Amino acid sequence: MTRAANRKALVAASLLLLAAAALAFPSGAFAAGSPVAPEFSLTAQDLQALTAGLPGSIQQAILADPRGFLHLLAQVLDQPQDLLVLVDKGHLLGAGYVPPDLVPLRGYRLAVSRNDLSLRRVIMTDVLAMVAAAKADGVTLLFSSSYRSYEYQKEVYAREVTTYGQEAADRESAHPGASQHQLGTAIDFGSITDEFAGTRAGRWLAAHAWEYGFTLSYPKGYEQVTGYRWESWHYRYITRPAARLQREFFGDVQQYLLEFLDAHRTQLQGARSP
Ligand code: DAL
Ligand code: ZN
Repeated sequence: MTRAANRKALVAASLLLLAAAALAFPSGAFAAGSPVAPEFSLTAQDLQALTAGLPGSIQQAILADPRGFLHLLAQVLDQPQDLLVLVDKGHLLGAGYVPPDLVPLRGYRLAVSRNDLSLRRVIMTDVLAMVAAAKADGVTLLFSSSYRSYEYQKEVYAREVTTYGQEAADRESAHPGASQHQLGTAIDFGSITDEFAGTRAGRWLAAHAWEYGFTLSYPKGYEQVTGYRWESWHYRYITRPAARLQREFFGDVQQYLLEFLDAHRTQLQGARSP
C-alpha cells in the first residue's frame, strides 16, 4: 500500500469508530476514556459495564442518554440511603430492625382503616403532599396498612399460609424480615384486593404517586423479577428523584432500580466528581 492509501485507510477506520461511538451514545459527543457527565468520573465504557446486568431495553435507555441518567443518579445518591435499601426475598432486614422515627398516623388528618398505623416521620411531608393533591382531584386515599414489625409480619405470613397454603402465601406475603413494610415507608391503600386498581384512588396513585416519591413495588407481569404477584395497592416511598429515575431509566420497575443501587452504590459513590 502506498503512504497515501495507508493514510486514507487510517482516516476511514477512525471515521468508522467515531460513527460507532455516535451511534452508541447519540446524546453527547465525547472522546473515549473521558467522563460522560460532570457528576462522575465514569467513562462510556464504565457505564456500559455498570449497566451490563440490566435487561437490554433498560441498558439501551441509559446508554442513549448517559448525561441525563448520571445527572439524576447523582441526585438519588444524595438521598438518605435507608430510604433506598433493597428488601426482598434475598435481602432481609434483621429481626431487631425498627425504623428510627416512626410516628402514629393518628396524629394526622388521614383516612385510615385502623387506628394503630404508623410511618417514618421523614416521609410524612411527601405523604401529606400526595394526600392533599389527591384530595384536590376529588380522590380520598385510604391508608390500610403501613409499618409492620418483624414480629407482626410473622403473624401476617403465618395467617396467609393457614388461609391459602404456603405456595399462594409466598406469592403475596413476605417472610418476616423480607417485607418492605418493616421499613416504615411502604403503604397498602384501599381494599388490598385486585379491584383496587380500577378504583379512582387506584388509578390516581398509578398516575401520580411517583410525583411524591412513591412507586408500585410489585407491578403486573414482573413476578419473576420481584418475587411477588401484582399488588396494585402496595406503594413504597423511595424519594422523588429516585421515583423519577425509576420511571425514566428503569422501565418503571422499582426492583431493577433498587437492585442496581444495591450492587453499585459503593463504586458509584467512589466515582463522584469532587
Ligand atoms: N405483600 C408484601 C409482599 C409484603 O408482605 O410485604
Ligand atoms: Zn403491602
